[in-house]
Amino acid sequence: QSSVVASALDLGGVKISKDEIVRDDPTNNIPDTIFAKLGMQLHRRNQHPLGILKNAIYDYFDTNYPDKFDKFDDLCPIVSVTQNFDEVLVPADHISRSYNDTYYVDSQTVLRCHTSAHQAELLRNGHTHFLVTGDVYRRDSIDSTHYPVFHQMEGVRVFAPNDWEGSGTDATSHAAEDLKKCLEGLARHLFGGVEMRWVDTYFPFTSPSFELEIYFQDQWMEVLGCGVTEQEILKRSGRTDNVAWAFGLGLERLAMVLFDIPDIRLFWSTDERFTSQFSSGRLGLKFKPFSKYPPCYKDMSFWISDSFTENNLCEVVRGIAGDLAEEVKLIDNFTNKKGMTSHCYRIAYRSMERSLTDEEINDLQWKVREQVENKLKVVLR
Ligand code: FA5
Ligand code: MG
Repeated sequence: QSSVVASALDLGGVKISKDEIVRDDPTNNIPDTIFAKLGMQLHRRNQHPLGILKNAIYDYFDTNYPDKFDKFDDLCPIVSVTQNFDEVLVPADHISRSYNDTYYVDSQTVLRCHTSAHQAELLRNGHTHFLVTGDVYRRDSIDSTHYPVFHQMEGVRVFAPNDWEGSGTDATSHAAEDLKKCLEGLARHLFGGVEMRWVDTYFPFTSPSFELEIYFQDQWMEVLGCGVTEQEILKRSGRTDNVAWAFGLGLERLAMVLFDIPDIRLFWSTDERFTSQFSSGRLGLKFKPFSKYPPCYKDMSFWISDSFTENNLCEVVRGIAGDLAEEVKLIDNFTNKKGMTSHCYRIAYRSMERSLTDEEINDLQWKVREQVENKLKVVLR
């Protein structure tokens, strides 16, 4: 099993070196911790839970669709703003485009925030049913099910008129029903029985749109988004007469359920007590946590500024504590008579691999306080 970081990334067929990415561009907001993860491709390691899961999903599609889905798992994560947003109809003012939510390489280039970034191009190239697996990047909150780098698998299936004609339903209902059947079948294939439910939602690129939630660790956890592809996307790829469905699976979330992995940070662990528990093709096993070390909680209160965001706070915390930060949670929030708003955040520090000393944690928290004050323009209380 290789842990070598690919030094060259395939950008639209052109190999580029990581050193060639201009990091001091003022429009670049990618911290070192994220940059270092480019090219790791956990989903291509057959012994890694994400690789095992990817292969199991491939098996499901290969078994159920004799006309096999085309598979891509090596497309470059550095994409244009056009690919990531415009081509999937994300409105110009949508929050997902902001520097607060997305990692920009420069003003026209991003680390893809979803595998949907590849939909339109593959449709244009004539693919009618395909799976795209890859690492995706988002500025996001910190807890056991959110990580700024994670993995998705996109699926798209295009239907021709004779697929739904004579079925007694219209094209959209036909696609929506087929989509739900496909994903429910996948869940059964992976999990046997689990408690799950469909939730209606919104995506710019599908209508109707749904999310699937699975009951895990005493709460409902969202594992995927999907829906019937907006006709405009098909039209632009020269398929006016077709309908299609699309989905985007959160691979970590599914793997957490499948292997009983309690925290998303573990996917990045190189500790043998984690890595040695998984082997290629083995779906049934449950992860046995090695002794759980105690968390340490530190609270921090401050008056926020207009520009304060939780994602910025989380990035500061991760920049200092890395994977020792287990959770950042808003526990108190009020506005005083003068209109000043105070937030109190509770940071949980915990290593998955060892006990932390008081001194170490105090040192981390001290640095966090310092940087929060200096970088986020808030006033500590
Ligand atoms: C999307 O990314 C859509 N592109 C999915 C889609 C594709 C919808 C095609 C319709 C058609 P969303 O932002 O909800 O949707 O993310 C999809 C899944 O990724 C989530 O359900 C969740 O399982 C996972 N996910 C999202 N954010 C994180 C995160 N920070 N850490 C880990 N997993 C995440
Ligand atoms: Mg979602």
